Amino acid sequence: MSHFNRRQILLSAMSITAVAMTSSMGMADGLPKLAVKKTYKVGFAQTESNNPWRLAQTASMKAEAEKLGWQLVYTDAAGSAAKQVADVNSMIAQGVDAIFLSPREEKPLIPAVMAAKKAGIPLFLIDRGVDASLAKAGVDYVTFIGSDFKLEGEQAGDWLVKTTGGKAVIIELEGSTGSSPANDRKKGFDDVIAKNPGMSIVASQTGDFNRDKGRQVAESLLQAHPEATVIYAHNDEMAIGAISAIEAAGKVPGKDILIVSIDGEKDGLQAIIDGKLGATVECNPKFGPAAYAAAIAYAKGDAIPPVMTNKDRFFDANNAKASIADSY
Ligand code: GZL
Repeated sequence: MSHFNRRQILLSAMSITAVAMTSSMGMADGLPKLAVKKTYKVGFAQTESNNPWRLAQTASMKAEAEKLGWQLVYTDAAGSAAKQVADVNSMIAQGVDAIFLSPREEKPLIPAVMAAKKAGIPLFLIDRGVDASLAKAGVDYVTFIGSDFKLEGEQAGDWLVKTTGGKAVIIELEGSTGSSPANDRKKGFDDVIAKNPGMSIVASQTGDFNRDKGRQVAESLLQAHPEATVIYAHNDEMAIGAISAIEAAGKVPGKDILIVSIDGEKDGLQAIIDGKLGATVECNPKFGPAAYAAAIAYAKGDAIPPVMTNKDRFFDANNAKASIADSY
């Protein structure tokens, strides 16, 4: 065999080894791997703690880590996407085995997803997603575990069509600007309304998933649109804020103005029982078990789907009372 051929074979053997090595270390363009271990040190980068849903999510992540005997590095970005990126970078520096991230907004958290990949640390998106044109499940992060927000918006819209007979003047209270739940709950709901000529959305503004901001925005939009007959809130917290605004305007929630929302938190179910909130689409915040089970399966080499959708229920006057005991 010529010297040239021998050299060629040696070079190609070396390059195959190099690729195998880098991908097994999760470097270069391979998804980072997770070794099988008895326990892990993992990071959970929470976006903020401004309402019961987020507190319930954090409690679930902490309780499950405790149950498994895992070390949890927990951070709270207090509503700042920039701080959340810094929080993920600090977890990388601490050498966690895996990262669980609830990205506050779809675009600003891309650098955090890419930094984890570059560092060879597998990242799992939980609760909220990132811009699919900038980062891909199975390529840049392992998977997305959460609810189907577009379906939630559609279910809220369908309930409203049925309940109003297709006639409504709607004020929409949006979630945090740029977040995947706000984007997709709006898309799902607005698409249903667009198919009903007797229904219109006269105003749509963010209340940042927050009760008091929801109240303030509802107050000003009700003044601007006294003809409104419905409020659609992207979460129960803003719906409860809207109930206060409706009552402050001397109107009766559930009678003069119908309200529909999403989450299924305890105060939301109570508002349904009280006849003030019409219905709420469940968005389960208890991520601990599913999140850590996905990491364990990934470590074992199981095929992990790009999206793992939580099962959610629908709450109205028929089942709110029976469901409130185990809500948050
Ligand atoms: C949805 C979650 C949303 C909740 C809000 O998965 O991101 O954020 O619906 C929470 O209550 O603030």
